[in-house]
Amino acid sequence: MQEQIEVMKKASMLEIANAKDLKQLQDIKVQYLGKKGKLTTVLRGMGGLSAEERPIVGKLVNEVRDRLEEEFTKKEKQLEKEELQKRLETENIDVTEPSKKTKLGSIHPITQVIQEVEAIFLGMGYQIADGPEVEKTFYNFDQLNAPADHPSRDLQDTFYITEDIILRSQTSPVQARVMETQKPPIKIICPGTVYRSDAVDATHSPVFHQIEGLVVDKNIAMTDLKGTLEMFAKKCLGENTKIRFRPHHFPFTEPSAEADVSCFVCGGKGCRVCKGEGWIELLGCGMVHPNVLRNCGIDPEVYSGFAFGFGVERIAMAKFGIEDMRLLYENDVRFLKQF
Ligand code: 2U9
Repeated sequence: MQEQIEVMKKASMLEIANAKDLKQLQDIKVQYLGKKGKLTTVLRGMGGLSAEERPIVGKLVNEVRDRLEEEFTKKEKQLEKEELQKRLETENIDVTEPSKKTKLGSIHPITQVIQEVEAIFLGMGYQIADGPEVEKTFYNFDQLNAPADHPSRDLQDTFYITEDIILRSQTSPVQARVMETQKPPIKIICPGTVYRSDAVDATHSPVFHQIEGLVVDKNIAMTDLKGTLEMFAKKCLGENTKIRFRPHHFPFTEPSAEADVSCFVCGGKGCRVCKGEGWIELLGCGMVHPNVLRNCGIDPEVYSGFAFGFGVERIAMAKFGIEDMRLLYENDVRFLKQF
């Protein structure tokens, strides 16, 4: 038996020495030292040996196993080194090859307009305020002087969640909340998403964006409103932009007006963007209604204010020459990367 073990040892050492790769070496290891391997089988057969022979053979098997394990480890390291060397020699990396270009996104036209308007008003000393999109009818309508029978309160026009909770139809409730909690002077703009129950077409979307502004202080007059909006129009649309005001009606302002700007494409001559008018409707505005000031805890005998509001999509469409509003929401990168 001892002789048989010695023969096995020699044969396995030869096989280890001749192993070509790690896979072959692993197979040899299993063949000798595995659960059903040759050396293990010898160990199992030791039951048939005499009491004198058993410790001698046992010792020999252990020695052979230790030696083989040592050889396997040595060979494994050698083969690993060789395989790494082979890979280093054959796998070349061409560091001069141009890499794949990462596609850079661009800022969405709506966000661009919001950021630009924010920068202009921050430069005029305004702060940016925001508030909830799921809003109480109290802040969206009642505080803003929109009576119970005002058409904007209709189920046809506003998304109701419950009888007194809605998706805000304007960002004005943000201003109402600020007035309720802060003392004048107040100088804020409120950009944000608003919701109206409109069907989708080239100029309407049930989800759109507004920027509204509010100034409340002592001695604020219509001239402040006109001067501020003229300055804004010039900074936003170009120094040659003219602005004109037409009387209008809003429940939250009195007097109220709509403001048009001279077309920034044709300069007022008439073109496709201004539809031959020479003027483009820009925003709504007015002096804050005394009822609104009073509702929000500000004394209209002491303070006055002006407010304005416009749709961001309308400005983005005019500024970038986009003719269909739906393009702004489709997130088609071929469209978006143009701006
Ligand atoms: C308070 C008081 C007054 C905000 C204003 C407008 C005029 C206006 C519309 C234009 C197009 C919104 O996107 S649009 O539909 N907005 O014309 N908004 S004055 O007046 C306020 C707001 C808050 C407390």
